[in-house]
Amino acid sequence: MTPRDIIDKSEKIAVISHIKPDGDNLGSLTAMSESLRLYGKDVDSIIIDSIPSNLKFLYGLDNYTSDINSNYDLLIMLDSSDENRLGSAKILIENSTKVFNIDHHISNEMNYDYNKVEPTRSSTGEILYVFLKENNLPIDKNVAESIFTAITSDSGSFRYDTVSSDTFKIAAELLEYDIDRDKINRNLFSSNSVAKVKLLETALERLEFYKDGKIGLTYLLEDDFTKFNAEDSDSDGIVEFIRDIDSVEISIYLRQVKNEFKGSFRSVEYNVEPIARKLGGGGHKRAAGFSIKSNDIDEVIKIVLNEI
Ligand SMILES: [Mn+2]
Repeated sequence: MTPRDIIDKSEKIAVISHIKPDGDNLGSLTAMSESLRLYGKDVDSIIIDSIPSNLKFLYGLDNYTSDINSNYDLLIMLDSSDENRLGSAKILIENSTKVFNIDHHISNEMNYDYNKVEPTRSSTGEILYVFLKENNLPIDKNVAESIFTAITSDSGSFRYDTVSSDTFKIAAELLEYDIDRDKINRNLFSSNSVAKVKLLETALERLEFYKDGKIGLTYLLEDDFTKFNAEDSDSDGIVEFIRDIDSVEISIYLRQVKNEFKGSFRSVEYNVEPIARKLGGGGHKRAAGFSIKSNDIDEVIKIVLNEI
């Protein structure tokens, strides 16, 4: 059966986000959901975590559910490298007849009824565009804007090396839908909250360099988020900001969450994916993450630097 056959046979479909959803995840989710709705399907868009304020503009995001107690004929996972990315919504995998796995994470080894995992693609949004075309599913202006948002946010505005001629061809095709790029760019890049700026200020005060400035590391504690009334997504961008310092080859951002520290790596060229994997995480060559159970920031810094 082709994925299109499975979709045709499915009455109730769920499209699910991962925890800590980003632009690629929510752009892909809204695009897939809307395309299937245009096709006439009954679709639940399931979001299990808070939506970053700069992504709330995405079409259809005012119409989602956090309910994970239904059964579905088809569950579509997007941009999720493993089952744990679904958090408590993992149960939906068991409660769905068929499961699709569409993603671009190299560490994705899941094997369901349909798998489209292409690590050479810039984003899940890019893969999704090809998927919709291959399966003759509808694309309108709203779908195109969601996909463009997904690609733009996961490709660093078409800068990362997973960006191929295909990425630009797809972007060019998306422009044919008369998408509002100004709206997308304003929301993605020019809508910083004061809380976000305060977190960045705090992170920069704590920034330390190692190995002749080649490694830049900083952290935020739970108290910082409370103090500035900030959401988790308000710390998005800190690790890239540090990576973009001229001497830095690898940036590290550590974020205290309850009894652990969640870490993010970004690199200019160095492959950080194996380091993240050794620390129990994973990701991409130049963007990877992990978490370490500890409340002692000095200990965590030591572990991470040692692994590098
Ligand atoms: Mn992605």
